Amino acid sequence: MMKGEWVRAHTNIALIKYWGKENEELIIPMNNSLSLTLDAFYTETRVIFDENLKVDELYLDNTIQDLAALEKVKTVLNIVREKAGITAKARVESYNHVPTAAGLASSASGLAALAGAASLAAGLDLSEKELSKLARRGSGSASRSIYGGFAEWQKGTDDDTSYAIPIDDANWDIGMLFIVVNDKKKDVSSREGMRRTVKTSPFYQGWLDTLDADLSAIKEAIDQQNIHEVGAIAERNALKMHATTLGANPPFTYWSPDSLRAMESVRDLREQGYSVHFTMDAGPNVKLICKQSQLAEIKAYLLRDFSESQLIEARPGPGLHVVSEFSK
Ligand code: FM0
Repeated sequence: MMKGEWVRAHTNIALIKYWGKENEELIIPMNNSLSLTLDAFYTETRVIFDENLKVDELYLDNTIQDLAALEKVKTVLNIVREKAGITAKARVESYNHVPTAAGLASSASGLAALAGAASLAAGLDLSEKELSKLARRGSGSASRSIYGGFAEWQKGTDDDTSYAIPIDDANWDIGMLFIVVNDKKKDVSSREGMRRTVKTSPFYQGWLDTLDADLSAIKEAIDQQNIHEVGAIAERNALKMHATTLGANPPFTYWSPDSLRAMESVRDLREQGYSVHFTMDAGPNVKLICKQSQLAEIKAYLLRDFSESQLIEARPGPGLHVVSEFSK
């Protein structure tokens, strides 16, 4: 039996989105993406390789998960077993630390924590680059959660060249505020959503055409610690990504009426003179990009339209690390 240590990875939110795969099996993306890792949401995971197990098992928040949930996990476990030359099945124990149970659990933190935990349990000593590649095979966005602060996933051309690198430690006045939108609609997973969009949306090429410009502009804005520009570029980039879904066949959107309400609030805040922009991912929640020093004020303003439990403050967070004192 090989019992690993607890490893923690924080989630990240993309400011330049990953949307579409060039290679589905290896998870090589169509474009580079850039994200900010956050303190507020993270996953802690431990892996035990045990010859007595008949199948791989995944426990999430103490509840055993079904085969569907195990799929991405098995991809990572199989790569680790191959690298380490072991055959034992694994028991994966994972805890999601999310302030509310509102669909914020993310595959980014989950698969990044697993990459770290499984490689440790197997006795592998992987570099950050190798960990990023391994996490990527589980879920593309997880490649970026190896690092704290801003990270860029460079798409590369094959398994060996597609991984994230750190861009900036984000040790300046930037924060995010989550507006959690409660919505019962059945989701299109990001995996299915991007596949359908690449295949069928006539707007997809337009998305790809302006990405390099967005990426170089946001890197310059990050360099200058220009919160207004970082937010403005991220908002435009997110709106372009979401526009591609409306052109897909069948069409879909991740927006709900409350998402639009949240966007309106952001525009109000801008009229009040705040530098605040939004981004959205494969779900209805809206994430605000603003000065960390103004998080409390902005939250107070939003309490006119949203409840306390819908508003979650986040600050830049750290990269993948071993936790000596497990918090549950
Ligand atoms: O995070 O099919 O990583 O850049 O969140 O597992 O590789 O869950 F808004 C969408 C994340 C996509 C943008 O996709 O997909 C981003 C998104 P996988 P992920």
